[in-house]
Amino acid sequence: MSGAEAAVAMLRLHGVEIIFGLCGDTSLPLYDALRASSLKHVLTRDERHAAYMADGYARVSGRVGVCEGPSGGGATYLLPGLVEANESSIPVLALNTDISVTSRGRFTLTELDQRSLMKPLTKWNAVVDAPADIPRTFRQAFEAMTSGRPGAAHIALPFDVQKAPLEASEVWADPSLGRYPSRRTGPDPEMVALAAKLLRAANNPLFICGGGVVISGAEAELLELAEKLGAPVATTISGKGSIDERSARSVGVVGSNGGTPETRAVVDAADVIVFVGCRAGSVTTERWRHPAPGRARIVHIDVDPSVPGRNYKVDVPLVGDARLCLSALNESLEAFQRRGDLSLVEKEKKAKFAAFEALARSQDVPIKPERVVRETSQCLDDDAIVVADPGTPCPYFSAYHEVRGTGRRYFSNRAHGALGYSLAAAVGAHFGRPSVKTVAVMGDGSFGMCAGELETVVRLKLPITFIVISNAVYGWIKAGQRSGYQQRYFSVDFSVTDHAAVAAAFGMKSWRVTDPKELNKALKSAFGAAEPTLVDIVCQPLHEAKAPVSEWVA
Ligand SMILES: Cc1ncc(C[n+]2csc(CCOP(=O)(O)OP(=O)(O)O)c2C)c(N)n1
Repeated sequence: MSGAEAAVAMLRLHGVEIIFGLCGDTSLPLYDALRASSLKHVLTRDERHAAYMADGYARVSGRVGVCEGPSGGGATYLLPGLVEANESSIPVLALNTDISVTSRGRFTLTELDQRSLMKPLTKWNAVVDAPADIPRTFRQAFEAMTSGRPGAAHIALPFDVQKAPLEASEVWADPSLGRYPSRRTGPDPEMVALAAKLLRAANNPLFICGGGVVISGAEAELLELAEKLGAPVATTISGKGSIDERSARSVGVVGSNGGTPETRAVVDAADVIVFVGCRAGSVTTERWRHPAPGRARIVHIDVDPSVPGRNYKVDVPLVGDARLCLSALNESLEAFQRRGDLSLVEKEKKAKFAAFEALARSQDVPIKPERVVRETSQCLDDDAIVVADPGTPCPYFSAYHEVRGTGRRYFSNRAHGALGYSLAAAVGAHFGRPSVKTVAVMGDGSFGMCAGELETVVRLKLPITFIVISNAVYGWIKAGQRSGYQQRYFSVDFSVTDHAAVAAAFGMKSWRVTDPKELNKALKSAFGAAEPTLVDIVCQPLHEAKAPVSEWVA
């Protein structure tokens, strides 16, 4: 068996079924091995998008996402997707082929120190120097990606290592490491008892859930505990899907992006806050102001022991898998039942959506973002997946597109928020859950960073719908110049593109909508088509809109 064949076999043994990537000279042995295998290969037009596809696939499938690219530029282009996945606790394995071990240090074309490059961006990484190391390296990578806090891994496979033989009997794996979370760890019982005591004594507890609840599959345990405590449940953007947002218990998204003064009021009213699988970072907490430090007592549940206590003085840190921690609390509070008071949540949600509805019904031209969110939500089935890019899509859809059900049905790249993520992530999500409709919503800034990948979508006939919020401006930044720099606008405007015409040139069915009355029909047609579609919507620019972004509201 060759090194390349062993690498492909190790992927199959871990249950990998699909790999996203782009060919190169150093990848020829790998491609020969892939050709002979049952792995599905999705050829992309840019390695950046291959990594985003692997990320989107992993987010909705619960499996490791895998991407590949060649040496040199292939490695540097994979990098943005890898770091996003790693910081978002999503297991993505990137394989880069590399120049031969025997060619190192000789000014060989594409030579690059992949070990050093990928080290700070991944949870685990290696350059394989000898074929015999391949099986062990893959086993370690899968264990690292799926246990503890999930994350990304990188393996470099030199050309000569791919071609050299190794002992086939060494090629074995634990298939349970292909899904996450693997090897769950439970909390310290003493800490569970302390947390339960604090929660029993609370008057107005509140959950703030990050991505960790959905990653852990802890939605049922969360609801059981929230019901026992009579507590409302808020989420971060990544935490959407922790609770059905139609529920009276659901507060919606809190924080500076997608949160509103109404959701902030609920955070400020709590006397005990339980963070679950949430890093309590700058966006969720509006730069550590809501909750105000010292105002509420804090229970912090996280699988990563370095998270609780990083940003807030924590009364009880509960370290372990979210599902196991919440189960342990449910057991500890078995006979407990507080009625709780959800009237504040009801009042604030009503106010938030009343303000939204007034704008969402507007007949104004250019079309208001509120109208886009409302019509999109109404036209989609409950199980649809929505992927949102930064700019207009993320705050608007996070705040006002209610997730109807639990699990991963909505996501955005909240670690780095790089423009141009959603198109490729939606491709990955489609492969992860092909039975449901997947929609990507992007600004025109994002469109400019990913448009080449429309060819992949058309070639593979993927029935995904892309919505472009067209406003000919890097609106998010212009909004910052408006609110913080007395409207001293500088170098943020660009020219109008007919995105529907661009999509049509790729062979994609498309609509360009300028009249709000035509929006519903275009979206329905696009969502109903069994082929790739794009709806280009000429929108009110973000800096003129009433976006749910607290810095600008203030
Ligand atoms: C790769 C990358 N470069 C720069 C930024 C900084 N940035 C954040 S939002 C934004 C503007 C987004 O513009 P657009 O996609 O057109 O959406 P809009 O805000 O106009 O709705 C920029 C440039 C970024 N997030 N990612």
